[in-house]
Amino acid sequence: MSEARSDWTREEIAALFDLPFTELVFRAAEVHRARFAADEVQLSTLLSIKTGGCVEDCGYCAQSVKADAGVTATKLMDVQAVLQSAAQARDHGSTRFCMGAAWRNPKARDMPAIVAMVEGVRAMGMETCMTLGMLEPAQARQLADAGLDYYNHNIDTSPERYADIITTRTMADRLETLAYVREAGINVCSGGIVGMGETRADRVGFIHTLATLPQHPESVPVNALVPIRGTVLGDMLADTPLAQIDDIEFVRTVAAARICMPASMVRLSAGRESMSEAAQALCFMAGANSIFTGDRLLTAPNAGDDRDAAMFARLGLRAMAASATHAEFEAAE
Ligand code: SAM
Ligand code: DTB
Ligand code: SF4
Repeated sequence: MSEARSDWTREEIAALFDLPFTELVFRAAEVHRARFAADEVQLSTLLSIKTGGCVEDCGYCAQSVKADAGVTATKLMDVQAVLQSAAQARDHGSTRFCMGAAWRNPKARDMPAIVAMVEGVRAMGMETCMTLGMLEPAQARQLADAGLDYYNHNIDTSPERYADIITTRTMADRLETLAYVREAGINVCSGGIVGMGETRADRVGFIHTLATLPQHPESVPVNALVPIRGTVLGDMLADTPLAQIDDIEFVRTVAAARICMPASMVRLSAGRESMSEAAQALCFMAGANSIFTGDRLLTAPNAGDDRDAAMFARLGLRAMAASATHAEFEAAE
């Protein structure tokens, strides 16, 4: 079994991207099979617990105050409403409930409700994930004490490209929160977005940043940009279709993530709605083993349960049990 290494060089990762496509996918599939059942896919469901009005200026995001994407800002949802939504997701076979808030960081007054959401969802037997922006060490510990299983905090792109996408924080800020989450003993979920008009060298730099963390994130979401009108990047891509990433390069990115982070769950995240089943099948072949289910991501539409059930039947895929994902992590440690 290939070891989980943290000493990857950019040259090594670039060489993976440069492999003939079928060779790259074959190698990724081998790495995948060494640790996971290749027909099992973990299912997570997203809920936006606080939408819009975010003071950050992420160029891809409909929820930034800088965007004009028709998103209505809301307050933090009631705990009971969140728990109801989690129960629905569980009844649809989802094993992890991911709650996202359009915040730069959570405020002290928000924490009691956040803690109650984590405790409530956990009590239903689901794994919990939160994505709330930057954290202080004490907040990370508070979430850990509440029993939070995962914290999502994406690095989004390469260090070189970061300032072109977001100016209100730095990659270093992001890495700091990831370190606090790790220190608090919460599983780390961190990935990014491809298809933002970046170069292949940026995709290499993005994977390199994750794969050289002292410990790899347990979960690595690879999002394809959902181009949303009224966001800087959505408008840019709508106006220059040639800048859009093609499926083959997207699959290469998934394969490189799988090879570089062999024990991690690689999540085929946003962007599936506009991806063909054939392209998604190649992603699963290349080692993606997790998806977001349900008909909505945070603000953007998602493929939906019916379409996914049909795809799973067609491809012979099965939903991974929650305990299986935990067992994989324990075995990998
Ligand atoms: N505000 C928190 C933060 O940024 O950490 C949590 C929510 S934020 C919406 C979560 C992640 O969604 C971002 O880091 C980004 O990777 C992804 N995302 C947002 N808009 C997207 C889009 N249009 N297409 C693809 N991914 C997107
Ligand atoms: C992640 O990497 N992707 C999810 C989750 N983590 C929070 C969010 C995708 C958002 C897509 C755009 C939207 O729904 O607004
Ligand atoms: Fe705010 Fe997160 Fe959207 Fe950035 S990605 S604008 S931090 S909600």
